[in-house]
Amino acid sequence: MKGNCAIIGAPIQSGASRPGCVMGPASLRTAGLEAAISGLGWQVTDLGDLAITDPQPVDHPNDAVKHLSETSAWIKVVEQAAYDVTGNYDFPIFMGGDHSMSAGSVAGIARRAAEGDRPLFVLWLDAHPDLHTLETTQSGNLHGTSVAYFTDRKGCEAFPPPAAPVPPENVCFIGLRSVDDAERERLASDGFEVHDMRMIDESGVLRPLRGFLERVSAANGLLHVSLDVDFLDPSIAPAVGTTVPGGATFREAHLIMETLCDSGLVRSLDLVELNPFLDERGRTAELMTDLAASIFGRRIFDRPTRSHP
Ligand code: 5AB
Ligand code: MN
Ligand code: MN
Ligand code: MN
Repeated sequence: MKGNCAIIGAPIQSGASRPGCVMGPASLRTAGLEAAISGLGWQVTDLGDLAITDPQPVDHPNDAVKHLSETSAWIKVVEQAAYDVTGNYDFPIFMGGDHSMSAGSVAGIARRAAEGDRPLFVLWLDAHPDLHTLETTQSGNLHGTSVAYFTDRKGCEAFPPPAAPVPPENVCFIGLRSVDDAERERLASDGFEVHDMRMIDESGVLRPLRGFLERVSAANGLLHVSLDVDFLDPSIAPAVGTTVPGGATFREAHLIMETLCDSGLVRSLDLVELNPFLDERGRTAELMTDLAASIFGRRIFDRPTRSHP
C-alpha cells in the first residue's frame, strides 16, 4: 500500500459566473477517479460531498461582488474539512467546484502545516493568477480571489481570516495567460514565482518546475497542487467556463504531473473548475482523472528503462 488517499467533494459554484461546477465532483467520480488511484496501490476513501448550512449575510462596498455570503460559508466549511482530512490521510484530493474552493482548501492545509512546523508551498496551475481582492475584482466572480485570500492580501477581510497565511514566495504560478491590471501589479511586487505561457514556450515546463521543486525540497516543505481546468488548452479540456486559448498541451500537463510524482513532495491536490455541463462526452473529466493518476504514480514505464541504441 502506497498510502491513504481521501477524495472529498466541494460542489461549490457561487464563485463562478456560469453554473455547472456543482456537478464537478459527480463527474470526476463518474470518470473513475477512485478506481484510477486505488489501481495504483493506494487505499482510497471517498468522504462524500461537503455542504454549507445557513450562510450568514455579508455585505461589501464593491457592488460588483457576487454571492459573497454563500462563498464565505463555503470557504469556512472547506477550510475546516481540509484541516481535518490532512490530520487523517496522507494525500487528500479536493474535487471542486469552482476555484473559490481553494481559498478554503489551501487555508485549511496551511493551518495544519503550521502546526507541524513545515512550510507549505503551493503550485497554482491556471491560466489566471486569481489574485483579485474583493476590492479590485471587476467581474465580481470570487473564484478569481483565492490566492489573494490565502496569502492574506489586504482587501479580503470579508472572508473568514486565514489562520496561517501562505507567504507569496511559496506560491508558484505556471500557465498564466490572462492577467488583469490589479493582478499584474501584485505579481510584480509581492514575490510570487511566476511562469507565464510565453516562458513555457521558451523553456518547456520542466526547467521552471524543477527549480521550484528544488526550493520546496531545500526548505523541507510540503507541496499542495491546485489544478484549474483552464490551465489546459481548451482544445483538450473544453469543460470550463473561463477558457483561454494557448494553454498547456496534453503532454506538458502529464509531464508536470509525472515530475511532481517523482519528486515525492506533493501532499494534496485540488481538481477545480470542471463544468460538466460544458463537457464533450466526459473527455475533460477523464483528462483531469488521468492527470491526477499521474501524480499518484501512473506512468508509461517504470524508470530506469533501457532504450534501443
Ligand atoms: B479562475 C478574471 N480575472 O476576475 C476575473 O478560473 C477571471 O478560477 C477569473 O482562474 C478566473 O473574473 C478565475 C477575468
Ligand atoms: Mn483559477
Ligand atoms: Mn483559471
Ligand atoms: Mn476558470
